[in-house]
Amino acid sequence: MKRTFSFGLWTIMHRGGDPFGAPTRGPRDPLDAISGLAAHGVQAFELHAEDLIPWGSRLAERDDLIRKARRRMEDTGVVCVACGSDMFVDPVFKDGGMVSNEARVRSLAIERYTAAIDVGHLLGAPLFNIWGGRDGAEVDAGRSPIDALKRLRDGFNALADYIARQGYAMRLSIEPKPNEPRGDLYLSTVGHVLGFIATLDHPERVGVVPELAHAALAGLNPAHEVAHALYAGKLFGIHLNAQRPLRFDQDLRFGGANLKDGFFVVKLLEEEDWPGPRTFDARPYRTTDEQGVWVFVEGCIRAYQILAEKVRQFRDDPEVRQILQDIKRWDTAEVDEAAEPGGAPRVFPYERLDHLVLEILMGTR
Ligand code: XUL
Ligand code: MN
Repeated sequence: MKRTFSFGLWTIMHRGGDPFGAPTRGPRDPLDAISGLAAHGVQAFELHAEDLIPWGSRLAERDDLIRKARRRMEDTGVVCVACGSDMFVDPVFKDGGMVSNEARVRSLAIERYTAAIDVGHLLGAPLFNIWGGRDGAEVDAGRSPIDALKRLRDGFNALADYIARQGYAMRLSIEPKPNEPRGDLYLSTVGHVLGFIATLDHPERVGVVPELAHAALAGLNPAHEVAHALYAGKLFGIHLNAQRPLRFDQDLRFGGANLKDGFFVVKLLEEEDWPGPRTFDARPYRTTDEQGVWVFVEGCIRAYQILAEKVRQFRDDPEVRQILQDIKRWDTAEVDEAAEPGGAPRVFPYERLDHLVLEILMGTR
């Protein structure tokens, strides 16, 4: 299967600013970002509509920017695999978009999302992905979480309706995150999102986009998060990156930490033949300059390719194969007498198996 690699445009346009420091890189034009991705072997991108079209642009300006982007996409062969909105930066949504206590702000949020859905459609995006970064709380006394969920339900129903009424060939997805920038976000993990989707009018139109760093922030195993989405038939996209535990949302380059977590996520995607784009949502370090951003891009892709190669090596390793075959045999009735009760206690070869993963990852085998 040919894999598609993709990057959030916002990742390569990111200027290195953080809550404590000013940007360290100059601005990057979104069209140049598309060309740069193509030049570095990337076939696809995701974007926030506002990465291309500043909010408040007039319709004629929007259409002109879309025309230019489409031309750049045709010239480079790069496609758009998902669109979203970065409305979370706008102060009007500081207490939430879809969950705001103000009906006026909730309407504005829907307006903003539908405008971004139009942009996604015009760019040929098959997915509209929502990370509702402000849909959370610090002060639970100010809003019942049940009301928040009902408002989210109404909001997602309205957006799914809009897409259907417009006749757009586009699915919706939700990207969970447990916290940051809000103290707590309501749609916090894949499990929460799967439960929530089941309450929608058309659950079949909505899926989930897990992000590795978000799972790590929740203290969860990213491969298990991805597995729940796959199991439910709801893995509509994925955001690959890295994250060390008990920290702020680091969005490290894929491969920049937690190699083993990365390995097991890649193993799952490859073994399940998941056909979707492998999207990287990470940020170049603040110490990286404009040119270094492409080193970051190449690093993410190469890390995935190396881990996919390690997955193949793991699958073909004779000792690993033997251990996995033995484990499979326990599942059959014939060998049951060897196990407890009555027989000798089962010997689990997991120490060796786990060590073999390390040997393979380290290249010492
Ligand atoms: C935030 C995050 C976002 C979404 C897109 O943590 O992951 O970049 O992926 O809005
Ligand atoms: Mn993300």
